[in-house]
Amino acid sequence: MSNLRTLGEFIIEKQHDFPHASGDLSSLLSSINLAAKIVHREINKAGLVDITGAAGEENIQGEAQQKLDVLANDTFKAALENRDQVCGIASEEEDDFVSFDSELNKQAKYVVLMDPLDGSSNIDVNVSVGTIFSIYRRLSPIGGLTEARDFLQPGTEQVASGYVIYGSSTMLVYTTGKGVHGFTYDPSIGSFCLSHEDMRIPKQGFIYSINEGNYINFPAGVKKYLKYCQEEDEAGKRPYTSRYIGSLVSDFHRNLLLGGIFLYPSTRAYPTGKLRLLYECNPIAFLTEQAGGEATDGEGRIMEIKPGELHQRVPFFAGSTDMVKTLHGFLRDNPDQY
Ligand code: AHM
Ligand code: MG
Repeated sequence: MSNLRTLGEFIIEKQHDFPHASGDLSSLLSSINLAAKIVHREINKAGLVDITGAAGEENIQGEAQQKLDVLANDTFKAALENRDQVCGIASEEEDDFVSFDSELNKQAKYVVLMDPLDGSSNIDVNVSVGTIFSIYRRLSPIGGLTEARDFLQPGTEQVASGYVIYGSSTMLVYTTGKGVHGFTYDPSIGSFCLSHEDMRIPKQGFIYSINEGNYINFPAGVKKYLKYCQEEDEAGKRPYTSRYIGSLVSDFHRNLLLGGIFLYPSTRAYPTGKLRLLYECNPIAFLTEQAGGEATDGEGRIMEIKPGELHQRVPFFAGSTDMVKTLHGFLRDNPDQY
């Protein structure tokens, strides 16, 4: 207890990491802090009040929106708009980017891309879900509305990224490019408290996470890598353990703590992969690299991909450096698709 620090205190303490920082980023992060608490509260009521299940609409990607998808999207959007540090957002739940048009918002320098409730199909069965966010400086002139180019920046330009995991406890994990820090929500005092300072992913892990039901439709290199994960080796390090929740934030969070690799390759159903570059892969890739791991699409660094459109999907492999390197070898030696 002697070193108890809340997220708010920690953010202010770290503000000096950024020369000429005006406090805008700190204020932006505190609006995410607030929205996360509200979504935490609502998710914890799931099952008690009528907030689970489908909302009756589809998003632009043809996926049925859950009521909590809509609620989380509205909550984060409102929290970000109200603080005046954000000039626009893009979201998995919005067809196009949204410009905030008040005079104060137009003066703001940041845009936020987010998946407000990732893995939401898991909510009805009480499995952990998450919020993922990614923050950039705008490229369009201050004072006007946001433009597509503000959102279509490569991941290397991220100013900050993070996620909230609504799990057995709720945690917020973020990076501003100076390491990865995790905060656990204490509902009794209503604050996220520093619980995991400077998180590092082990260089070599023993967990692989993939939807193996799609096995026959995986690229040849991924199939070979999976067999490698399942084989015994002389040192007794393999077979690895298979763990897959089907909720990116939860699967990634476990692998970050324990060491492992997360894989969502291209499949016949999703020829360019399922996960979205801008608000799922890039923010997780930034965290992975800041924790000492690697994130790739099988050919190169995720964060160096030049985005073409808002809801673009990419194959995604992220985790412990040695595991990602081994996977790369298999992909290189087995270039066939299916
Ligand atoms: P969503 O954004 O519609 O919730 O989809 C993303 C989720 C990820 O959390 C998870 O990694 C993946 O979809 C699971 O997909 P699958 O069910 O194909 O294994
Ligand atoms: Mg998602």
